[in-house]
Amino acid sequence: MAKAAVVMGSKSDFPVVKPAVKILKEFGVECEVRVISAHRTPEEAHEFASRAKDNGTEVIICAAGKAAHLGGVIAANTTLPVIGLPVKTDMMGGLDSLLSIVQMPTGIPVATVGVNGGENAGLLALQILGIKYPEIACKLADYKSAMRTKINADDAALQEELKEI
Ligand code: RP5
Repeated sequence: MAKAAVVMGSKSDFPVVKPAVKILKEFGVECEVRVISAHRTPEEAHEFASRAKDNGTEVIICAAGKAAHLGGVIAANTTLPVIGLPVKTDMMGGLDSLLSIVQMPTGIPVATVGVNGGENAGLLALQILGIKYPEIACKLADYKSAMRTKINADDAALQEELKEI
C-alpha cells in the first residue's frame, strides 16, 4: 500500500490540510498525519524526516504559515520528495508563507503548491505515487476525465445561457 505523510506546523493549519488528507485517503493511500513545528519542536522535525523513508513513507506534504520553514527543514533531512503547502495568513494573505516555502536554496527543493492549495498538494503527492502504483495512476486518469466532463457540461450550459442575452 502506498504511504504518504502530511505534516503541519500547527493544529491551526488543519482546515487547510484536510483536503489533502481526504483525497489521499479516497485514493486508498495510507496517510500519517502529524503536527510538527520546525521552530517549536525542532528535534521532532529532524527525527521525523530522518526516519520517514525507513518507516515506508514515500512522499511528504508539509503545511505551514508565516515564516514557514517546515518543508525546508524536512527536505533537508530526507531524500523523499517534499511538497510544500503554504497557509494563508492575516498579514500578507499567505505570500509570506509561499515565499518562505518556495525560495529554497539550490540542493534542497520543495515542490510548492498555491496558498491554501490542500487538494492540489494531495493530487501532486498522488501523481508522484502514481509512478510506482499503476492503480493510483489509473484513478488519477478517472479524476481528470470527470473534470473534463464537468467543464464540458458547464460550457454547454453557458452556450445555452448566452442565447438568451
Ligand atoms: C506556523 O505558524 C504554523 O504553520 C501556522 O500556520 C502559524 C501559526 O501557528 P499558531 O500560532 O496558530 O500555532 O508555524
